[in-house]
Amino acid sequence: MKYFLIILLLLSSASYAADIKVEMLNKRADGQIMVYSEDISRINVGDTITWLPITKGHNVEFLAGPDGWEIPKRSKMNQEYSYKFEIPGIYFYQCTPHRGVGMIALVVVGGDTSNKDAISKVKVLGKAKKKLPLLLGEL
Ligand SMILES: [Cu+2]
Repeated sequence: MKYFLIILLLLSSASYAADIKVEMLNKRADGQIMVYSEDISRINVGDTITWLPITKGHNVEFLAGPDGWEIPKRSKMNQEYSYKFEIPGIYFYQCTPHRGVGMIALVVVGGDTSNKDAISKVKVLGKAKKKLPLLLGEL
């Protein structure tokens, strides 16, 4: 009985971590083109995001995150990609081929926006120059 309860506890704590889907799209329902389905994903520490290649030609390339976080290698084109977020803070990513047309997005982990200034200083191209401040303004 004791072991059964321990196993039950382990199972229930594991199930709290969510797997959130973000789609990589040529066109979103709001008419925006070359875009992720979510501009801002708000998740909990320990959650995973899986990016789905609904249309071809996209990937995920992180540009910045919380202090001390090691930026992972960018994902392969046209492939599903998952990343588990263990450190609170804002994460900023882009689609490599569409970075100049504003295919960028943020992840906010654990409601922590303390690295907002650092994210605002990341060098971006083209349409992303307007979009990044807009997204940060929503936090
Ligand atoms: Cu793209």
